[in-house]
This record gives sequence, C-alpha cells and structure tokens, in this order.
Amino acid sequence: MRTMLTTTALVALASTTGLAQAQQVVNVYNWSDYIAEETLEQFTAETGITVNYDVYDSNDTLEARMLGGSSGFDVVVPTGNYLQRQIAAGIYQPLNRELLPNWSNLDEHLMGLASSFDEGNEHAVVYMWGTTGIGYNTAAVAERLGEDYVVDSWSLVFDPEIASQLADCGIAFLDDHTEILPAALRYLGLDPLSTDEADLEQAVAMLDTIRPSLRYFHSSQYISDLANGEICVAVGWSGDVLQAAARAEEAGTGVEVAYVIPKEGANLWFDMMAIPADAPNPEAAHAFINFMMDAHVAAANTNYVAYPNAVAASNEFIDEEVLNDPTIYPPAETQANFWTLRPHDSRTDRLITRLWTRVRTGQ
Ligand code: N2P
Repeated sequence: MRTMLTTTALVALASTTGLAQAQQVVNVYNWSDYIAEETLEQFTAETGITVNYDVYDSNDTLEARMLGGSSGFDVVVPTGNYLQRQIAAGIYQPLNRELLPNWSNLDEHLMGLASSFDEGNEHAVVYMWGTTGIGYNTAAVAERLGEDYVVDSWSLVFDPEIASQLADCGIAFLDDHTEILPAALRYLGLDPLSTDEADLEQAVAMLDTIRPSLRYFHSSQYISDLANGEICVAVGWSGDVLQAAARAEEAGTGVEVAYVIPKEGANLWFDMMAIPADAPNPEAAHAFINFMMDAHVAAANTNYVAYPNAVAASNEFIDEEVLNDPTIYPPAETQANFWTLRPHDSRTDRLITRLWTRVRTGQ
C-alpha cells in the first residue's frame, strides 16, 4: 500500500513535469483516524515532498517495527510512556529546532508536561493528547439499564451484573493492556499504575468475570461499529468516540453516541511526533513536523479528529463546539482524577504480557 501510493505519486509527477530527479519522500507512520482529510495533500502542495503514509492502532505494533531496526520511517507518533523508554533505547534523533520555526506556536504548559517523557523536549513534539473512557449508544444503554441510569462510572463495563445486561448489544474493549489494566485497577480502588503482581491478578480476576459479556478486543474497529449501531459500548479513546458520534450524526441513522470520562478517573496520554535515528530523510521529517505545528494545519486536524493539539496558536481556528466540549478539553476538576502512564521494566512487561493473554483468551 505504501509503495503503491508513492509510485503513483511519482508517476503522476514525472508525467506532468518530466522531472528526472528523484522526488523527496517522507515516510510517516501514525495512528489510524488521526489526521484531517486534506492535510497530506496540502503538505505536498506546499513543500513538494510526497508523503508515504501508513497507520497503526497500537504502540506495541509501532514498537515492534521500530525495534526490528531499519523501519524506514521518518516520522512516528508513539505515546509518552512508550516514547520515554524508546528514547532511552537510543532509537530517536534529537530534533533540530532550526528546522522547526513553528516551535514558537507550541503551548508551553503542555510541552512542559510532555517533558516528563522527553527531558527538555529534545526528541519529540506533542501531536495530540486525550483521555481513555467510555463511548456508548445512548438509546441502547437506556433501553437496557433504564432511562434514569446515569453513565458516569467504570462500573458500566467492569461490574459483571451491568455488563451482562449490555452484552447483547455489544461491548468492545481496546486491545491494549496499558489502557484496560490501569482502569480495572482504579475501579477496584487500587493504584492504576501498580505493577504489584497481586494487584494485577486481582484486576485480571475481575476481568475474567466480565469476559463472557464482551464482543471483542480491538483498537480501531469500534469507531465505525459504534457509529452504525453494531456495538453499544466501547472502552476507547476520546476523539475516536467523538468521531463515531459525528459519523452517526452525519449518516442520519438516528444512532446517538456519547463519550464519558468515568468519575473514578481516566488515563491522560500524549502522542508525540519523533524522528527515528535511522530515518532515511530527516530533513523531510522536520519539514513534516513543522507543517503539523502550523496554526491552521493543527486546527484543521483537531477539528477533524476531535483531539486537542499542542499548538496554542491554533486555538483561534478551532471550532467553538470543539473548544467548549468538556469531554475534549476536560475541566480542572475532571483532570484531578487522571493518571499518566510510565514505562514498565522488563519483568513487569513479561508479567503483563502473560496476564493480558489471559484477559483476551481466558487462558
Ligand atoms: C487515534 C488514537 C490515538 C490515541 N485514532 C492513542 N493514544
């Protein structure tokens, strides 16, 4: 797919301009459903650089490609906790701020928060940030739990009595241990960041009781499934659920999707753009990152994906309804319950990999 896009673009360019020299290409590997429709075309129109764009829906997928060596990527977008240990592994190059004149557009407070993953913001720029909560079909849930039922807690998906009442309309979970296990720990009143085996066993034992009520584990399928009513509940990422809500509204099928940040708290995460140490075209990578930090470009992306960016200068171009949505920009009292993930050591990694297999398969 990636090769095809590039080849097509090159052929088109060669035939219209007759250019013999090789066209510059930037190889971008980003999360799925994470960019406005026009952004890549605009970048190419402005810079002449062709974008070879591929997507993933899991940090583990990205990390496996990166640690395999010679990924061929120029720009990747890991989440903070993964970025932190990948920087320690030496797989990113320092950014050259001289090639990033739009750096002055950034939100200093957010970049300060992100420096806890990347000291001095030397290797990465925040692309988007958000929360992990619950998306649901308002009518389907009300039909099963009653009109007066207030969806505001992780109990919707972690209480086996409640989950079993929703099983027939479809509950989906992110296929992501870094999201589900901490939320399960917090629901049980434990530290969401706990790496204690007994705590994690307790979370898994609870998840064992709700597994029969789950339809699937997947980290991107839930957007369209929520939008078209194939499922009624998803533990998912804020903007993805809101994109599902927007798609449902546009389709006019009468499906209404809402997103809630559970009152017990939620994961606050930062996805950050970085350049692999062995990037084939670091100059084009800087041009791409700089373009994404343009006020208009960042605003268009946020308006489309419903995630906040880190470009303070973009705020004046962001739609009012996005800026004023407390599920996109959570107020301070909601933020008080957030947690932020940190990298695990390899012992914990192995433990969690084993436990997560049990959660997914029951074995
Ligand atoms: C984009 C999901 C990105 C959120 N579809 C994960 N950090």
